[in-house]
Amino acid sequence: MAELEGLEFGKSDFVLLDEVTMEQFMENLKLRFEKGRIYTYIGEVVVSVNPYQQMDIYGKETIDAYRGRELYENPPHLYAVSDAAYKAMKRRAKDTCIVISGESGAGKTEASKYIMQYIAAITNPSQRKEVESVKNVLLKSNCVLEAFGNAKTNRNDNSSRFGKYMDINFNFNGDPTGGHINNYLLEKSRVVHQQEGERNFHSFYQLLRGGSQDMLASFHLVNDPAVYTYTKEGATSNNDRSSHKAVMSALEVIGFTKEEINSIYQILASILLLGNMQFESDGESVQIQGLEAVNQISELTDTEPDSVSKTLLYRTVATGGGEVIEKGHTEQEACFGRDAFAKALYERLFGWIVSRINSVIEVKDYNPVLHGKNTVIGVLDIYGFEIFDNNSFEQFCINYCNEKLQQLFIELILRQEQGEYQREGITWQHIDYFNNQIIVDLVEQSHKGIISILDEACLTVGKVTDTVCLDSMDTKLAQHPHYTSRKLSPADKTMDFQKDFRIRHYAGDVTYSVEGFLDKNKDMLYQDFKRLMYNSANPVLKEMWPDGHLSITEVTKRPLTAATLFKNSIVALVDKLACKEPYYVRCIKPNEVKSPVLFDDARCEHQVAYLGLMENVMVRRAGFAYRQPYARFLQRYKMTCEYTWPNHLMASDREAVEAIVTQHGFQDDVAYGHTKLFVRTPRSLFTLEQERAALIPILVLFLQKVWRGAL
Ligand code: AOV
Ligand code: MG
Repeated sequence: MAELEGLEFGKSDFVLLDEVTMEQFMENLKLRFEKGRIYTYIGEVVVSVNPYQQMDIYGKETIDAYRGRELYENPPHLYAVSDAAYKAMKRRAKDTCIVISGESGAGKTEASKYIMQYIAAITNPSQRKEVESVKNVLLKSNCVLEAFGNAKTNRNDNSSRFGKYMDINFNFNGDPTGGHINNYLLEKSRVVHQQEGERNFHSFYQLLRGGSQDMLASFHLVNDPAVYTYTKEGATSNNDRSSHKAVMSALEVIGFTKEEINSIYQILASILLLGNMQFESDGESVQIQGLEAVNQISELTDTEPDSVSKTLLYRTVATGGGEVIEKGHTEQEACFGRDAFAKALYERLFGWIVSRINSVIEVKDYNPVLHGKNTVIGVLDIYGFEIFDNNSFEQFCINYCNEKLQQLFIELILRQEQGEYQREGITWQHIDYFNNQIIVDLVEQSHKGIISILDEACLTVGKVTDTVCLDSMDTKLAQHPHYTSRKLSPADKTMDFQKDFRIRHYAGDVTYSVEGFLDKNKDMLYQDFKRLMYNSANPVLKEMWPDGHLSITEVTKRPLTAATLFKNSIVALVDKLACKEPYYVRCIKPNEVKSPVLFDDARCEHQVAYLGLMENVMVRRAGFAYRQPYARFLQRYKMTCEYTWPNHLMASDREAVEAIVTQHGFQDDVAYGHTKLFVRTPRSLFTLEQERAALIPILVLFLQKVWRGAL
């Protein structure tokens, strides 16, 4: 068994603090960070501080030390919760999930990868081929999804721009048999525009920097991102080239065919070429500048050049009388159409990649009678709460999603506690939380919430502008304590009168610019583009655009808006998580400058506060901080009591535990549940731990003597 940490590293569980004050909490967190101890528990919750440096704590030896062990047997680690989730799944046939939360750059994605690696490492000891291949695909999918779904932002060089929830399925042996990935709202606006200092998705730079000369030539590309409108803002990074290789090989391992891989990159190339396309107007009609790009795009997408240019310049509309006519774009409409097309191409490509991976890893030939219960562990890694200089519709969605997850944390942590006390027949004491339901309602409530107001504006016929929509929000939300705008607080000069509104989120105030909200929410793409792609001779492209077969008169007039679709998907996600046994990793970002040594007290304290970690500790302590099944408790502490060492003669483990408790005089500090001992204050366990620690060397000495034959 690995050595438990000494006290010089601080308390390994915040529940053990002498007093639950913010001061003590922060002191402990900082001390541990400075000593390279990035993980600390609150009961079974792991608090993780991003180390911003490679740590030597993820190797095979560490994995071995945690495999099959209980949480308290080793220093805190992601591996311990992963093992706990795995054990619950395997031993008790429970569906479990690991929810990783924290703001942008706090370390969620890295944590999710270590968790997956751990699960892969501890399963399939007999190395069965089918299982190995499932594991391999699960691990390799990360590399592909990161290339296409992550980008450099001003908060994180490898920021997830989509949400990911991955279910891993297990058979009765506890070996992975398959999985399923759900992806949530990719930030596709990034394809055509990035904020200063940010980049487009990694995939574009990887192709341009890492693609072979032949490949680039056949795609009509040059290996310089500065040449392309969509990538010219972001500099390349050193690892774009090597990442390209890794992604190509991952795609092959997963099982993408050569044709499919080629199609993926053809689509990327088409997007880059589209981005450079310009339009000119002679006052009457609009033309494309330079037809070469049209030919190249038609070649890359296996479509007719005439259809490509026509689609970029005209749209079919159904008149009131059921007639179908072609209407020429204005220059502005042509640009809008081009960008909408580029974004949609990328979004559908991403969705298709995910579903293609799913088709490889889905559980096949599953027979519950033969194979027993199929259980899952879900791992959630979603974009974290973020505040930029300019916050738009995407930040609004991302931050709403984080509100929902915080709400789930509150509910489950309370529910879990309550449930546990109830099951074990022990009374529960209530602790107050800041309940962020009020903010969730502000966003999602029907009729009154921001999404409803946005949708209403989008569905109103005629010219409703972003500003009109803001007026409507101001009217309906004037009384809401978490909403304000310049019009509602005229004295606040930090907001723009015409555009800005502010939400007081659980994690801080965010000012959003309403500009572009309506367009992004409508998410309109002329049907002609869909038809163009549906008619592609490339089967991969065609598959991505099944709705392209509809003619303009068949298209539903009122599709769900982007915000409503997102809301529905997040509500479904939360439902999915809520019915599983949850394990939590709460990530903290120690500073804004990616430093491995800087612990920014104010920033960290802010995160501890809004994540509700103090309340978490209080709940854990107000009830019973520690609980252990009788057998486990006995196993660990039996050496400290003469009646239980080396074996007890009592009728049950519970009675033996009572003997230990009584001998140490803390019978008033415990409650006996049906299957577990509950200990109220950590001090009692502390005494036991100390005594045990003092006895171990004596015991070791004794055993050594026995081995040497001295006794
Ligand atoms: P995030 O997932 O929480 O942000 P990441 O997991 O991408 O954040 O972490 C950001 C960066 O911090 C990584 O690229 C690493 O450089 C570093 N890092 C994080 N965890 C570790 C670790 N355990 N060991 C070493 N370095 C680490 V976002 O996706 O932006 O919300 O949306
Ligand atoms: Mg991430």
